[in-house]
Amino acid sequence: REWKKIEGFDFKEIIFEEYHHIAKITINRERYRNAFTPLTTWEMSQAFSYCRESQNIRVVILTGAGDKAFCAGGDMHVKGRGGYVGTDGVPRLNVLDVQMQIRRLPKPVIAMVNGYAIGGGHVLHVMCDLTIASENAIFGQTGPKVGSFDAGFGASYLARMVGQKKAREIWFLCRQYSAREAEEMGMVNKVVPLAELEDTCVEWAEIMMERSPLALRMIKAGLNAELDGQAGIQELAGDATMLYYTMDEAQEGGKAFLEKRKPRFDDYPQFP
Ligand code: 2NE
Repeated sequence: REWKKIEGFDFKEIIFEEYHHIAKITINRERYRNAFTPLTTWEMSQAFSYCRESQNIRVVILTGAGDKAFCAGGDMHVKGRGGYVGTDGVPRLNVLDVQMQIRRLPKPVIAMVNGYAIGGGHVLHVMCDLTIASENAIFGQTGPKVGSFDAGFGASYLARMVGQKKAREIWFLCRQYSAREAEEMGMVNKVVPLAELEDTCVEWAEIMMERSPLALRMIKAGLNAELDGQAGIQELAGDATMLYYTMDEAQEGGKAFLEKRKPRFDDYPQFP
């Protein structure tokens, strides 16, 4: 399979590629088990923005370079006071923005977990719509061991997947779990040999691309809305507005305003 580099970016810490309407974002810091710096997450943010805007991209795969790690969380070398410190000296937790982008992306995102998904890297896989893991993948949290935690999606959304007791175990004990254990807990959709990992992700992406994109978008928004409170309703409501704008009834309102007349909303059907 020939992945083609997506042009227009000068990324240093991620690889951004496309194949048959599938975007692949690869965290490219193999030397550090794909731990992220503020630059990595900034680049990821730009890539996810592109995936949102692009008419060409239908599904996104998120993964890590090499065969040892998906992502080992924040880079401890640059963890300062207040966040991870980039070359501008400003501490940031901008991985939280990436989490939200994955959550709000109106297209499916698959975590292709090819090794360690640890700490903030574990949260990234949790955020993805689907997780497909290789047999060598290892899942876990380290926060309370290394002076960190993610009590946001990384805890509450995790608990929705694995249950409260398991989520507390994962966070309080900071143990590591095999791909099979993660599958049994309900946070992994499928476990495959490493050699079959990418093929399986692409195969799942291709199946999803045969489905109605709008139906998938609405399902994702609905599943989010149940958990995300007003922000979730805003997402679902935004999709409803988008659909309304495609209808003659909504067009009539705008036209009537511009033509300085009363709108004729009665001309349009009202379903029971
Ligand atoms: C991931 C893990 C379990 C892998 O272990 P192993 O034995 O396969 O590799 P090793 O030797 O530990 O790591 C290889 C190299 O990668 C670096 C290591 O320091 C090592 O470098 P050298 O000794 O060869 O120089 N490396 C690995 N992870 C790194 C990291 N996160 N930052 C910087 N360098 C890293 C094992 O490496 C591990 O446990 N890593 C640490 C995982 C961790 O604690 N991550 C941060 C959690 S906090 C977080 O991510 C977070 C949050 O909680 C809330 C908000 C945002 C972020």
